[in-house]
This record gives sequence, C-alpha cells and structure tokens, in this order.
Amino acid sequence: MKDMDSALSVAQLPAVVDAVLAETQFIDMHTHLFQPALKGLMCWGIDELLTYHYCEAEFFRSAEMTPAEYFALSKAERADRIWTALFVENEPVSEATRGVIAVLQTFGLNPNTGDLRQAREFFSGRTLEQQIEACFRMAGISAAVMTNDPLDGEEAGMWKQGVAADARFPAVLRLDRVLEGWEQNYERLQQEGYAVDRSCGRHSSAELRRFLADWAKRMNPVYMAVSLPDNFDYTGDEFRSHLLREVILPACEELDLPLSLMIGVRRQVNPELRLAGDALGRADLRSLELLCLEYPRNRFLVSLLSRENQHELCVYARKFRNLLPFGCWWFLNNGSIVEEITRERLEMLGLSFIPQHSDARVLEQVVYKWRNTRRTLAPILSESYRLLMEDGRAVTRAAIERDVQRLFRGNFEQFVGRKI
Ligand code: HDL
Ligand code: ZN
Repeated sequence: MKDMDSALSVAQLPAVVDAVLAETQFIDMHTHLFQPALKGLMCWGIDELLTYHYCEAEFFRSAEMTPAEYFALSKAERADRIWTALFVENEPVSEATRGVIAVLQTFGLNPNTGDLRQAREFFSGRTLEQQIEACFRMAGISAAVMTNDPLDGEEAGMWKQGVAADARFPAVLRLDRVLEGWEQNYERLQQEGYAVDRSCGRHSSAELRRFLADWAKRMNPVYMAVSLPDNFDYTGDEFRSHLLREVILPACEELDLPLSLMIGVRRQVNPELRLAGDALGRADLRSLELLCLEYPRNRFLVSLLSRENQHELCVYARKFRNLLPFGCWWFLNNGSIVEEITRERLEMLGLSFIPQHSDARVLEQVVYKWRNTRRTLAPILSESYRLLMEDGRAVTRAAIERDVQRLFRGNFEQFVGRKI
C-alpha cells in the first residue's frame, strides 16, 4: 500500500521518485510520428531505426564509404552497413546507437548479434497497431503529438479525404514551408484556390490566414509550429517577420493556439549528408524577447537548439509567462546536456517548464528516449527534494506525484488549453 501523505526520509527519495516517474504516463509533446490513419507516413522497425540520420551521421565517421555510395544502396543494405560499422566493429556507446540496443532488449531480441536477421524477422511479424501499443506502453507515454505539414502533397491529400482524430496522436500545424519556404510554396496555395502572391501583401495575407483557418479546422491542432534558423531576426524588416506579424500571430490568437518556435537550426551545412546534414547555431534571443513583449495575448512554446542559449531562455521565461520552455531539442538530447539544462530550469523556473519531448521520427525511438529521460531526471529530481528537505521542508509521495504530473502533463495541457 503506497503511503502518500507521510513525510519521506532522504533514504526513501530515490525509490519513490523512480516509482513516480515510472508510473506517470507522459505526454510526448513534439514528435514526427503519425497516427495510423495517415497511412504509410509512420516510420517503424529496425531498418528505419538504423538508417535514421542520427546513426547515419555517426556511420560516415566510422566507415570508408562515401555518402554518395551509401545513399546508392537500398535501405536494408544501408542498415546492414550501419550495423556492421557501429555495432559490430565498434561498441555502440553513443546515445543514438545505445538507443537501438535498448530497443532490441525491449523486444527480447539479441543485441550482440552480427547481423539483422532475427530483428527483421521479428518486426516483419508485427502490425503497426501492435507496435504502437507496445512502444507507448514501454515508453510510458499516453500521447505522441504529431508534426503535420499542410504543404506535403502526400499528407495533405489524406487530410483532405478526411482523417478521424486519434487521441493518441494530437495534430500540429507545421509552418516551415510557409515561413521558411514561401518562394518555393506560395504557388501551391494558389493552386489550392488561395489568392496569394509572392510579396504576400494585404490581400494575400488575408488569404494565407484563410488557408491556416481551413487547415486548423481540418486538423484540429493543439498548436502551430515552425523551426527557425540561428540568425532569426524579428527586428529586421524580413519577409519572415512580416508573415509572423501580419498572418501567423494574429491567426494563432484568433484560433487560441500557441505557436511553437524551435530556434537555432542551420539547415544543410553539409548537403551530401542529406537529413544528417543539419547543424546548429546560437541565436540572438532579442527576437524572442520582442515577440513575447509585443504579443502578450499569444503563447509561445520555445525550444532552442544551442546549449549556449539555454540559461538565457530560463531568464526570459522568468520575464514572460506567455513563454513556455520545452525539451532538450535534437543535439541537446544527450544525458550530460539534459542534466545541465534540467537542473538550471528547476533552479530558475521551479516546475513551470516541460522537461522533454522525444522528437521521435521512428516509432521505436520513444522507447529509448523516454527510458533515458527518466534515467537522467530521477537523480536530479531526488536531489532537488533532498535539498528541500535539508532546508526544512517535509516532502510526501503525493507532492512528488503532483509535481511530475505538472512537468510532464499539466504544463502542456494548461498551455494548449486542452486535456490530452
Ligand atoms: O525540425 C524539427 O522538428 C527537428 O526536430 C528535426 O526533425 C530534426 O531533424 C530531428 O530529427 N530532431 O531530433
Ligand atoms: Zn522535431
């Protein structure tokens, strides 16, 4: 029987924090997973796991093969090469390669094998629904928030046919092709019947807002999202800022949707690596400061890609309650950096932030990413409560459960204004 309300001893803390983290179902509030009704879009299974750009980037450092030679291979051949280079010829000690080992262990597969025969046989015998149920259960998540692109031909076509809502997969309206790729994409909106033009003047802005409203009705998103480069400069009279001011932020306010800003990416610094070719840069957060100040009725979910931006993000979050920091994004999702970021957030923001999202693009990634998150956060939370007790406060299991619920569910639900 759990004793919820008695003051815990210091010695009891680690086990209780571990148990509460293990028993709490998290909301994974940013992923690239897709509900099954979006047929064929979900990536899953061992070959997808190995050939995602996390392992590819490491493969190119440990193998003689050039990227051009690698990309000429079939997906299975690429996975075989990656397995040999990173898992047979070397111990898989990196975050991404150890994650693959964790997935094999989770499904009872041999992690010391020389080839992928057993794993391929296992995954070929599974259905997507079986995998979703198993991966969500193992990861301890109740929902994986999607990233949905209204200008992706294949995905948009399915949404126009009608996609029934799946509570496990809340939708998100992703705006990169609008904000970052207007030149390449505005004609697609024209073809869809929206009278937009290249300069996106007054009438065009109204039409673009109609486009967003139509897609918000179709997808019922929990937020809108865009990734922005490290040199994002809202103060500059840039076209991007014009779209934010004239279209995106008014639309978000009208639709009562937060805007997720993921800032700091430097796309394709090495194009020959394809998806593995992106990097990062430190952003000037005065743009974020201006947005939060000028749009107090808008809500901003913010994740930054540079480690050097994290402390100032905490300071800005202390200044603006319409700014909610989330996750340790992409290159930051490594134990050593997650620990640093989470500790400074607890010290400066208390429980008013979202510690993590998986960013998973392959379904099985949630298994290892959330195992690692719990593994990294447990001692950090225990230490926070130990210090609190040392400074005079009694801590109960009920209080820890309430806090973990807020960190991994309540903050997000309150910000999007919806139970997930
Ligand atoms: O733009 C984004 O949402 C990023 O998260 C990209 O998906 C990135 O490629 C990634 O894989 N992050 O983990
Ligand atoms: Zn992402």
